[in-house]
Amino acid sequence: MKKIPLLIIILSLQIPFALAEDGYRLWLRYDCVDNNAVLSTYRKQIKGFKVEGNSPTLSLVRTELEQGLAGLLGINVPQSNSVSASIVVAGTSKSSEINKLNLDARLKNLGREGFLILTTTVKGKKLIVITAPEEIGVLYGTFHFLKLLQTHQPIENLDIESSPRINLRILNHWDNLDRTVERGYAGFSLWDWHKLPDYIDPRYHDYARANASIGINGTVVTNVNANARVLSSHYLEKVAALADVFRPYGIKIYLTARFSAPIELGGLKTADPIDETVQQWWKDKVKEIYTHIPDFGGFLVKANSEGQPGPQNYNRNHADGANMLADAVAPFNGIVMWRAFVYDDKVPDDRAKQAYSEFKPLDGTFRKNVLVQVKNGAIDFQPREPFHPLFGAMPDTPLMMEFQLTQEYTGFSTHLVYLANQFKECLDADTHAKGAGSTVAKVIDGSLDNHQLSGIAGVTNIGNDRNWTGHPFAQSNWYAFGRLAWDHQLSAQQIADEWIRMTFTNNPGFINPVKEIMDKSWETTISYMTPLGLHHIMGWSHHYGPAPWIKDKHRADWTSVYYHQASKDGVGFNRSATGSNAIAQYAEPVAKLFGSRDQCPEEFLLWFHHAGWNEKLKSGQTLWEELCRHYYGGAETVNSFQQQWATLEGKIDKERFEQVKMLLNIQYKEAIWWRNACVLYFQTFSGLPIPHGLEQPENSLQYYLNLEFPYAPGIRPQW
Ligand code: GCW
Repeated sequence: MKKIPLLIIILSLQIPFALAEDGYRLWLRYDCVDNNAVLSTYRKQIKGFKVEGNSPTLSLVRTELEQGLAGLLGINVPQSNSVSASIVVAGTSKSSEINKLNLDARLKNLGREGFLILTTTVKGKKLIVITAPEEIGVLYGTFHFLKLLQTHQPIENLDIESSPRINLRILNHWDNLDRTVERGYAGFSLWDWHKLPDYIDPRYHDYARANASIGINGTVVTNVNANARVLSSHYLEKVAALADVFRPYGIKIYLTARFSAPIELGGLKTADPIDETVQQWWKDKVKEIYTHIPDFGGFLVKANSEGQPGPQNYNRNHADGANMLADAVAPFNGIVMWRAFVYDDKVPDDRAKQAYSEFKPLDGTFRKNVLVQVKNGAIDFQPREPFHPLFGAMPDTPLMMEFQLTQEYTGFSTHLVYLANQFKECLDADTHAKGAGSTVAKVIDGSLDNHQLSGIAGVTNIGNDRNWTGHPFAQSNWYAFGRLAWDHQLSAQQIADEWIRMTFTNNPGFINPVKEIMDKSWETTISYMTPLGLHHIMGWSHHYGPAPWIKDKHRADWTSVYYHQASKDGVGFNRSATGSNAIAQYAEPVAKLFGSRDQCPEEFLLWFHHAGWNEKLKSGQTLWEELCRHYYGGAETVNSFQQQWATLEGKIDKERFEQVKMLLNIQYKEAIWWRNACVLYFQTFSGLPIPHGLEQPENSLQYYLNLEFPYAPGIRPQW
């Protein structure tokens, strides 16, 4: 017998551990079910699988089932040639086996992307059928089925119908062509433009697969602060190569369109949307795009905001700009997502009011293939914002939601912040646009105003870090976004539960405490950063850390003092009728609630009101005391997360356990930093002592003021 050197044996034994849990597999780990009772029932119920068809999408279904079942069941689960007992059959009703089941009546209500998973009996044989009107639904159904196994659900009598409530479920990448990512905290861009189109990084497939597993069906691969060059022929070939990878996963590609591209790329003298040569330039450009990418989705545009060019440069309005592009893509069934994130320091009005003031009058003037994409709140992805007043205010225009998954304002990829609670608070908010129950979710899923076109976007937190998102828990925000885009009625807790099970373990000893941490995490971050409705008091430009003292910049609306308005008499932005009257942009019941100093929910108090330091809040404590209580309480809760996490050692892999532990340590340090800096700063106005029993900050205010972070991530070097 040939002798195998000991070192090789040791190395080969080590390999699985060395590669163990670097987070790359996300929630699609497919490790063998580690509960013997569950495993043995699954093994009895699934003896094989059969995928009907060989198209690119059905081939993905086959691979997914093959790998998923083998992994989860820990045995080879064979493909069957015929339909025998206890197998999983997947395909559309075009397949003869599924056609025989006469499911047409059920399938026809599922829509283009829905699916049906059913336990049925054919000639005495019990089968599990995964089927859908279209192939993409079969893929979605396959992921759903595998999720049942990953989360140890019973599968003996399945009857699951599912269809997305929102049509366009899109990631927005703020990725630049030089691979930097604006507000990206997970490395560089995934898109290796230099090597495309000939080199296809296997990660492109893994990215598309992960998205398909949660129903995301579109991706805007370039930054809204756009570079016209991506529309050049040279780059379009590269974009087409990505589109080819994404297609079988049901994912359409979209690009950001720089409004001045006709000048920069086309050599025209103007980009005026009313100019015929400009219109023609876009038509030709769009035609060229569609020759490269026949199912190109369309454009996302940031115009006349933060220095970006737009129709207003030519005294035209946003509808003129959007409609010109919409006309160019319409013959190809493309769409335009036109952002409502506009504000201007030259406009002498509260920044929170400006988007509504500009867009509301344009309601009904956009082409049918335009969606107006609105951030969840009126300022800018703050830790907490009241819902944007445009929701419910433009019934004749499909409004698309824009959430931010990347943690620009919630601790980058260093803080554990589960954002599903933030998304839910906004989606569930009642606009009262058509009476009680007119939730934001109903506005954006099109049901409130009967729009066929509906969409939701997430500014993604993905980069080329090995684990995709930097913080292992930041993966949950990508996951939760996809799940809520599919079904906004799911609860944040339900989503956390399934995510933890798939990403870590089904051990309740781990799930329960971690679910609790996740559930508290968003509120906790608000407490140590921007409690009681404070907002935009982060570090200048990079937005890292606290800097409520920012003032005297070239734009007032880029300073912190603009937003908190602290003075000797109190703190907060008066947006009530006696102030900027921003509340008047909401439907009456909402305006009344937010506009009343006494009724305004305290989490939005300083968003809408300027309140005195000694005013009493609901707890009976003064505003100053409550503010301190939040800052100190928030930091202490992070400390409790650290302690809870420490008890979980050994329940999951060492790699991710240690990673999260170190990140929680940083989060705690930064929470204390936020607490100290803010309390000391606001104290210079309140003149009041830090309440009894709370420790004094270890450093002076000056110490915090002097901190500088020229290399904080997420900004472009030239800034
Ligand atoms: O949140 C702010 C960011 C900018 C971003 C802008 C936007 C892409 O600080 O970096 O630019 O919003 O949403 O357009």
